[in-house]
Amino acid sequence: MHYHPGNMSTEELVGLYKALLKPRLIEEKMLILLRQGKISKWFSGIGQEAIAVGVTMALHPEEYILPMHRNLGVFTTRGIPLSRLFSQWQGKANGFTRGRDRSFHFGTRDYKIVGMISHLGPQLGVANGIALASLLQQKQEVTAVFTGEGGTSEGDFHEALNVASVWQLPVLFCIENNGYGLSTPTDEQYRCEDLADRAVGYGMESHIIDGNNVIAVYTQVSQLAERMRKQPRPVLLEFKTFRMRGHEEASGTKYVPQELMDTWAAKDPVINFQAFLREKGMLTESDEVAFKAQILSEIDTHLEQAFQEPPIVPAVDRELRDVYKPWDYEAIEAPKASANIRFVDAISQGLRQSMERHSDLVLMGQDIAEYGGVFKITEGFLEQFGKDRVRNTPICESGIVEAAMGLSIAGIKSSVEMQFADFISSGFNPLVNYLAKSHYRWGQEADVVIRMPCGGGVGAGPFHSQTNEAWFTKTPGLKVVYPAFPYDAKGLLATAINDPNPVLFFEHKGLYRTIRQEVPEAYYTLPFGKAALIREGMDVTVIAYGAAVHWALDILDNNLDILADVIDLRTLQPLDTEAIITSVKKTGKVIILQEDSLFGGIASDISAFIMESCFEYLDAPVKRVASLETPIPFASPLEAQYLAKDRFEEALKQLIKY
Ligand SMILES: Cc1ncc(C[n+]2csc(CCOP(=O)(O)OP(=O)(O)O)c2C)c(N)n1
Repeated sequence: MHYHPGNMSTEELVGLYKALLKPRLIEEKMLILLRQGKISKWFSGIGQEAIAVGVTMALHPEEYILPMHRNLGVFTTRGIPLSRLFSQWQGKANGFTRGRDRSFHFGTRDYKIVGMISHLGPQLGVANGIALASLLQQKQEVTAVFTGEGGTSEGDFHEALNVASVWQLPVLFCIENNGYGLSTPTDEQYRCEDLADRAVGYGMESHIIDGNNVIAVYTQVSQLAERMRKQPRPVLLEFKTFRMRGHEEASGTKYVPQELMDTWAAKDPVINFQAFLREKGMLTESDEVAFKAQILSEIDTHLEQAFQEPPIVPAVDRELRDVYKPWDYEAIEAPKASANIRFVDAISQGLRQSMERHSDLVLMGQDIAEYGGVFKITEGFLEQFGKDRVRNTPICESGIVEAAMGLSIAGIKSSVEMQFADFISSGFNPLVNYLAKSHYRWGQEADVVIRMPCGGGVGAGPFHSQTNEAWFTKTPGLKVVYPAFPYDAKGLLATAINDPNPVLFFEHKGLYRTIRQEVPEAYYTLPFGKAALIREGMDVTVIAYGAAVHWALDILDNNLDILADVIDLRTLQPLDTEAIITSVKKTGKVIILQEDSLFGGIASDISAFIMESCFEYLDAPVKRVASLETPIPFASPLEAQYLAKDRFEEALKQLIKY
């Protein structure tokens, strides 16, 4: 192996060596502990350390790094106390996730490290968000993110590279090409010669670097990072290396030809660099012994601390409390002056006022800038707030949801407009796995509002009419808001943006231009978890949200002679269970109207909740009315038959007669 240290001093070179040695010695110790059953699963980075260590040494300490499962060297080079790493791996409280997640699945803002989620690819898009924040905050910082060559086959990789290139974000995309993805060799993973070639297609610079040569990694990344700080742009790096142990320790390497192992063993990054330093007279045998002894003693002391630490004592309250970031809701009332405006105008006004109030709030979405969004909600925003804050995006929902997560890590609020709520399925993974779980896992909030134009009755067929809130009310960590009136929509949107947790804000398209109301012109907020009792009556409780509230009111107004409590839920997560109980105790009969198809919808949960909490007050079984168990169809007669609205009146009459 050829080393070209240029004008690096002996001190720097020895520093690099010590940094390289540390993860190797920790790993060797971990392998022993693993065999003794003292730690759980282990993903080895032996043979690949030069990449993690070299890249980390080349970056400034305040620059974010997003490592993967073989990058112990990132954590050690950033100087994380080993006892905390060991506690993390043992699932103890002194780790970074309080036992909630394992191995390298954690981040720490103190050390500017954002660890992976198991799904690999989402890291790449999150790095974009962090890099975007550094541009917006004029910080001249580079963000480095890692992936294996296997992970480059995921859509997230392609979306992230495209977004980074279109937005010229200073991200170092580091591919560690170690020959195998679990057991899959590279020729079953991709067909191009080198993965670095992918960069051309994204209009991006790329380099191939010998990943086993720590000097090559360190010097090339240092130079690139320096240039990227001055002239922000993404760069793709392919580090050629090899995975010397099994995918994880238990799985072995039987499928790897011995000669490959031998070839790469000869290129060991630690042994070769050590030999180089010895040859140059920069490292004596006694230095070597002393360094090792020092690191091993540090390992032993910290391991002892971790072993001494008692196991986590579970507490339900603490687990539940940490799902969401606590925050103080500020009730802001608006002066009386109001105007009669449409639902769509209320949302637009609310969003505009939030942009004025939060000077760094960033909006992202397809066609939201010059075009004003397909529903014209952001019309004129570009002129008022500028292109940095009102961002058209390529068509890549995952990549943008991930970027929003990255912005939040860097302390910037954002709101993403789904062009149609249906398309969130293309951004589902980062939403339910990254944003929803991040606060619970390592205390990192996802300060993101995703606006969801949804709903049927508009003749738009199966992919532009769904109301898919049930996909998210199921997922701890997300909040779900679903207003039915302009006044509520405006105030709840303001709160959604103030709330540091990830909020899905459903906007029924059918209400946009049909529902009007007097709405205060000034900024105001409305609390989450408070339903509205919009009609009062003794006969029955009607529970609904979104367009279904208007369906229920239409039918009740149809000379039915039924006096109903009508509860508009307004937010589904949190749910106002108190309002439900109070009304059920009063009327004794409940009907829940839901626009979504029945099975697995929130009506079922509300029904179960009522049965469990106030069964003795019921005079009839709780009735659920929902749409058919089919996708939502296009042709009006089919759509009308599908939707719950036309079945509500009959069900209501039956319930009253019970
Ligand atoms: C979305 C997803 N699919 C599959 C897996 C299972 N899995 C975990 S790591 C891995 C191989 C990853 O290969 P590569 O990206 O090359 O990284 P390496 O492990 O070689 O460092 C697989 C298939 C996963 N974690 N996530």
